[in-house]
Amino acid sequence: MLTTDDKKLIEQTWEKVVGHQEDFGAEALDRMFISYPQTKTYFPHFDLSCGSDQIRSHGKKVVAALGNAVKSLDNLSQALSELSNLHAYNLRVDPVNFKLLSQCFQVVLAVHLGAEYTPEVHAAFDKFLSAVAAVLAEKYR
Ligand code: HNI
Repeated sequence: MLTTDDKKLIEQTWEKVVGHQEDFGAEALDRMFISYPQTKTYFPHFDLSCGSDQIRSHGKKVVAALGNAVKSLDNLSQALSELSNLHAYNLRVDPVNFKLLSQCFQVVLAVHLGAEYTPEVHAAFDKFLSAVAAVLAEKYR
């Protein structure tokens, strides 16, 4: 459950992400593919070399979707409903992978925001990304 303070921190921090969506998204994906190579199995049709055009364009889409979620912090289920269908019914991504991508995205935030990625912001993002992952996985059963 996101508190009012969590929501404020997420919204404020997101202002620093906007403008770097493609870079941050691509770096998160690169980190996920390198640290957790099993995640590559979902992308057999992609050029998975670091920073490839496909990784950049996909990273941009993923971060844009997170940006939409940030605008709907009180209604994540509705905001992510279509993506939830896509991941559960079409892509059939094992939900454990959402956690892996969330961790990688947090590393990207920490690296780029530095001191601004305070423990409080870290905790708020951890909750937010867990909530997003829960919504993306909620159609699996
Ligand atoms: Ni995910 C497509 C968002 C986690 C595998 N994914 C998308 C799209 C968005 C998206 C947006 C593009 C939809 C479209 O084109 O209509 N994905 C997200 C978000 C998360 C996430 C917000 C978690 C934070 N996806 C994951 C994970 C995996 C994953 C963890 C697998 C490891 N996603 C995919 C695949 C596609 C995809 C595969 C289709 C890619 C393509 O273009 O063929």
